[in-house]
Amino acid sequence: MNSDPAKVGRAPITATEKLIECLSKDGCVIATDFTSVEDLAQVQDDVNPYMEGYTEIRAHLFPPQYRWCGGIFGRSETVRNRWLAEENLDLVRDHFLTTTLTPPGGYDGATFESKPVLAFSVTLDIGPGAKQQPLHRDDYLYFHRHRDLTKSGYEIGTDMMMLMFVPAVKTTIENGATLVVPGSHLWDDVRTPVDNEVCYATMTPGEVLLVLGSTWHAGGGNVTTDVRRPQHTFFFTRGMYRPEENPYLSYSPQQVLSWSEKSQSLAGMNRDTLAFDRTNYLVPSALYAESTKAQIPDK
Ligand SMILES: O=C(O)CCC(=O)C(=O)O
Ligand SMILES: [Fe+2]
Repeated sequence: MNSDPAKVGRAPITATEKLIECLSKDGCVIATDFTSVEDLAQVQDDVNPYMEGYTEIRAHLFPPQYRWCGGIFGRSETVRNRWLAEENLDLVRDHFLTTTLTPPGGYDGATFESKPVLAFSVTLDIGPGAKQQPLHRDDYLYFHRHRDLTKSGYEIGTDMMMLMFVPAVKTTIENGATLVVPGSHLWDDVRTPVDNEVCYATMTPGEVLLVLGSTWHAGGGNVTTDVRRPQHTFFFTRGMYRPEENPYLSYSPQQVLSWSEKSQSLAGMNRDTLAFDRTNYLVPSALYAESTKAQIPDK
């Protein structure tokens, strides 16, 4: 594996053109000067009371060395009003994920626009002894397919996800720095990474790693005996990847729990395949059954 951090491009958060250029070329980039030590400490304070470890109900999700906290967008004002309000990031995200359509007939030539939405926000803390995640593309979650773009070059419109990783500590090869495969966003669905194509995106606190949904990556293994690797993680998708009617606000937990499994499934409330509709990794029917404990208080 490639331990040369220079393999992953870097540019200041204000250099949006450069960030867009690197993402188009490599499918990943590290933006520097994204946040301060104070804001990192604040977010850590905000999520710490809610960090969870291994429980049987989530045993299939993570190895026992992981700790996590879902819904951090709701738990941290600093996440909402500073990190995700960062206008340079809006520009970068909008460049890759905004969708427009001018439907023929009936709409007076109006163009409709769908902006990216936050699909998941979670702190992932990799503890000593944890194994590396398998390398993967996050957009397979949406069954997204990929054409070979290695000869033609990147095409805007081909990605439907962008990921943002904000390390809370210095990340190293030893403590579980995220692995990325620069250029792999251009690959078709046949090619898979080999060792010398994989790089460690080691970062210092204050930086953020941006990764397109089609780029191969993984959480690293942690071979230390005593250093944890907390990292705040945000996944964005194109805005239309969600139901038209919001089922979670349309039906009460009591209603949903009284339904047949088939009805719950049709409304997307108990499908445990892959990772949809989850709150802190539980599907709504499981969450409702677990009841009040998992509610995310606004802060
Ligand atoms: O924690 C990391 O470094 C990567 C996590 C990741 O890729 C994922 O959960 O999909
Ligand atoms: Fe991932």
